[in-house]
Amino acid sequence: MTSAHQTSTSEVLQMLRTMRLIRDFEEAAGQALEAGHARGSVHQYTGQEAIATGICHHLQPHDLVSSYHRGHGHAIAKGVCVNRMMRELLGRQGGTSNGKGGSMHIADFSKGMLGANGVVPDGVTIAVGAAHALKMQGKAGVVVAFFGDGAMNRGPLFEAFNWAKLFALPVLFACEDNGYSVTLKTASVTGGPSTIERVKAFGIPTVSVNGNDVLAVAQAADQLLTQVRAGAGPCFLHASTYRWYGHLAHDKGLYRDPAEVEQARRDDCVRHTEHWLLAKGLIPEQLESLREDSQARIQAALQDALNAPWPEAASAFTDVQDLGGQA
Ligand SMILES: Cc1ncc(C[n+]2csc(CCOP(=O)(O)OP(=O)(O)O)c2C)c(N)n1
Ligand SMILES: [Mg+2]
Repeated sequence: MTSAHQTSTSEVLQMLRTMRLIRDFEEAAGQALEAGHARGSVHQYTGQEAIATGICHHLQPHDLVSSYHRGHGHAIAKGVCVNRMMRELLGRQGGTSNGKGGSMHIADFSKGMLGANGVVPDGVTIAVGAAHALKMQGKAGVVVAFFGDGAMNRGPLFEAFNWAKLFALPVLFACEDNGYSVTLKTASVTGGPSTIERVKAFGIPTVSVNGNDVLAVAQAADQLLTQVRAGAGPCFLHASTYRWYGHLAHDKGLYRDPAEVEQARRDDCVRHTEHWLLAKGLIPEQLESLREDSQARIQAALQDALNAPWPEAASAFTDVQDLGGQA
């Protein structure tokens, strides 16, 4: 790992706590889907935890984030309650959208989480709209738009870059490059120069970072968010990483070389962070207790969700846009 210039040991410990919570949530979410408890689909963020964690470490409560289909990690890193998230996955009352959204629509405006999004790359256009609203209202704050490398081949993303640059909006574009778009290697469907060259063409400052190194991500995010907060307009963070599991929880990922997956699992952001902390003098028992706390919290969230009531039938048409003529 790169050395932490300004990042203190207690900050890194805090980031490890967040990464562990995300990892444990994703394990439980995958199992809940297998068991038929979770409805819809679940796209696990396992392996990519350092990106959401390192970036959100430098966000304030009033800052905003938008996400995509792989959105649990961003919600957790922005402070959304894991109990409410688990209830949402299981379609129960008390979920972030009272059980109507499921995994791909977790949103909590009270925490600045504008929502996961199943349409590639619509979370990004929403983020740019939110950034424009902040600017028009003269409000402080920045918006981080998280998206995958696959989004780099969708037209609306470039409209979002153009709009954000034109109006010098306070937005950080965070591209989580795990190399895959569903079953395809993204490189195999990408023409022209690299992702970074495309972004540079808009005059947007870019930084590339090892997305499995939480300190490197946090430092790059700190640098770019400082520029964005100063009114310099949008910036772009490109973080290389890998998703450990298939595209979604039922996908066994058989299109990938097992050696490639093994190699990526060895390059584990959680383990790297634990080693860093041990080198700084933490004792293994402290890490073990952190692991146990995290697992207990997630198991309690799962149990709470399993015990939670289903939404009332009478609420079927509340909080939904298309009222089917019943408004
Ligand atoms: C407009 C649109 N087209 C196609 C899809 C189907 N789809 C779901 S995820 C995905 C690729 C996502 O790849 P990436 O953005 O790299 O995210 P990752 O799954 O790798 O995290 C596609 C094409 C979609 N959701 N939206
Ligand atoms: Mg991808």
